[in-house]
Amino acid sequence: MEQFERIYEAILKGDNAGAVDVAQQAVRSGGDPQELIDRGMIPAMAEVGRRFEDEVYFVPELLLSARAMKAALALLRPLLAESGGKRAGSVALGTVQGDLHDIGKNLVAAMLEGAGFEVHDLGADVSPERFVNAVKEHAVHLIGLSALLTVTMPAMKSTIEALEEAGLRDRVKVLVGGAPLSQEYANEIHADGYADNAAAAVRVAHRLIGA
Ligand code: B1M
Repeated sequence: MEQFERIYEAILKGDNAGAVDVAQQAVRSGGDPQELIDRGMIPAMAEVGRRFEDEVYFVPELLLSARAMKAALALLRPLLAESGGKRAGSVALGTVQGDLHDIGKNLVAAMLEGAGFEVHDLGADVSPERFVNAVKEHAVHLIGLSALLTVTMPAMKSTIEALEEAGLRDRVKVLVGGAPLSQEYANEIHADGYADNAAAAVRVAHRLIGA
């Protein structure tokens, strides 16, 4: 079985040790981390989501798969970051208030780091005030907002409004992403850009800040 099939199976089963083992082997053998993520890990999480919708999996299975995904991603993240060159710009990134999903956001952070951006990862469940403070403290060029729940999408709008109220909206570009989003929604809340995956996030970030 190829490495990406093995990591797919391990994440699907929530087998933390198995997923870490495949990721370690990939790191040692100089395998392509991006291929492992794109062909093994992301499809596994998509299947986990399908099983959750079909009520084959429940929250405990979701948690175990997410734990395996995060552990493997933590090992691969330095390899993704290694490809970076000079600083392309400074980004503050977080999952919006009320939303605990951080795997996609972590992947976006790793890809941005890999492309040479300085990334201030604010974590998950980040309030509009914390995004505002990050702009003040770190002189960032770009704010990245992630949301995975339809009920937390409005927190993106609140964050953009908080930037406006703080008089900071002209100083930063806002990039939004996450599975339930669309370009239409990004336009509606006056975000500057939308990306539907981590590689696209890097392209849009470059375009938005002219790097
Ligand atoms: Co939850 N969850 N979850 N979950 N979960 C989803 C999102 C869901 C679609 C599952 C389903 O029903 N099929 C559903 C949302 C339905 C909806 O709102 N439309 C759902 C639900 C309902 C819930 C709970 C409410 C369940 C409950 O408690 N009853 C609960 C909410 C908790 C909360 O946040 N307050 C919940 C909890 C959880 C866990 C904690 C158990 C766990 C998260 C663990 C973690 O992240 N640390 C979890 C998981 C794992 C999932 C699924 C299965 C997988 C998400 C994931 O990691 N995908 C998910 C189903 C699914 O997505 N198919 C689901 C892999 C990741 C690489 O993809 O995050 O889409 P993604 O990121 C992509 C792109 O979206 C994009 O690039 C990434 C890489 O290509 N992207 C950006 C993301 N952010 C970006 C930002 C950008 C640009 C691109 O710019 C800044």
